[in-house]
Amino acid sequence: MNIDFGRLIINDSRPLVFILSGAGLSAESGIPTFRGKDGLWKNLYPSEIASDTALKERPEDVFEFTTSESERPPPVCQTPLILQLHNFSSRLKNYCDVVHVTQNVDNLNELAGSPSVFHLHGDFQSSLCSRCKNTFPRLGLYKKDNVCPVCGASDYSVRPNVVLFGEMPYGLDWITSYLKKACVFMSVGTSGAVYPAANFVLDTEAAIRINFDIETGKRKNARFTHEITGPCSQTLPPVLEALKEELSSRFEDQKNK
Ligand code: BJW
Repeated sequence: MNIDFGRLIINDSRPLVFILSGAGLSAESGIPTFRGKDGLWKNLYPSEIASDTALKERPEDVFEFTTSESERPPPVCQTPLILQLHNFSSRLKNYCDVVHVTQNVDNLNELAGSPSVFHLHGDFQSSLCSRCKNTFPRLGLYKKDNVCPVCGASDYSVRPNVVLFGEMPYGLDWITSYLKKACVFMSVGTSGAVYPAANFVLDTEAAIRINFDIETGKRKNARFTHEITGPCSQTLPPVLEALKEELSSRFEDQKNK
């Protein structure tokens, strides 16, 4: 794949690649996206139900909704795409850091043996106590009477550790600094419909977007220097290869100076 890396500027002795992934990365493993035509939310107004206000006002509805999401069928396979990202990071490790932040709330990364992926919007494998704010492993289904193992709260206090609309995503205290340091930002399989993640692209000069179909209109973001269309099983491997070639040749040039 031929990519013009003209805007990829390396100012640092150890460059950083920042990858932001979304539901499209898990889609080919059988996990539905949120907003796609067969997506989980195709008939819903999620910001009305998956929100902090709904959790306060009608927790039973939010519990029913999130339980149906967390109980959806297991993925059809462990995704080789996640392994590709993991291998990419290992192959560059002598001269470059790779940070992968996912918006996904599934555990495909962990199943594929890539535990260092950071979950911006939390995950369904862990629980959060609304009262004491501690997080701990999830036991079974989310029910009204589950008891927090730290403070003993119940009555819908033990909830999935997923970030709802109106709540603060995780990691925002360090993410901006890493985005500014990154020589390239890569967005993989996300619609760009949710903030602040949709604005992460603003902080990095070179930015690649990989998506099944690049939406036109309000979700098209002129800040991307490359837009690559197609299922990520076909598009991600050649992009990673091209990026690896570029970074390794720049590393060699630097060494020979
Ligand atoms: C493929 C493919 C294949 C398919 N190959 N591609 C402006 C600034 C700041 C905030 C806001 C703002 N405007 C509004 C807000 C508030 C709000 C927001 O964004 N609202 C929108 C409705 C506009 N955001 C929040 O409330 C966030 N918190 C917050 O802002 O805190 C305050 C704050 C202020 C200022 C600065 C910083 C902070 C919290 C957002 C929480 C999102 N949580 C969810 C739900 C999890 C729980 C649950 O599951 O029930 O997280 S929403 C849902 O969407 C989930 C996802 O992580 C997230 C993103 O979805 P994603 O991954 O992009 O999926 P899809 O389905 O949308 O797209 C998939 C894409 O894949 C598609 O494009 C396909 O084409 C593609 N695809 N197959 C490649 N094979």
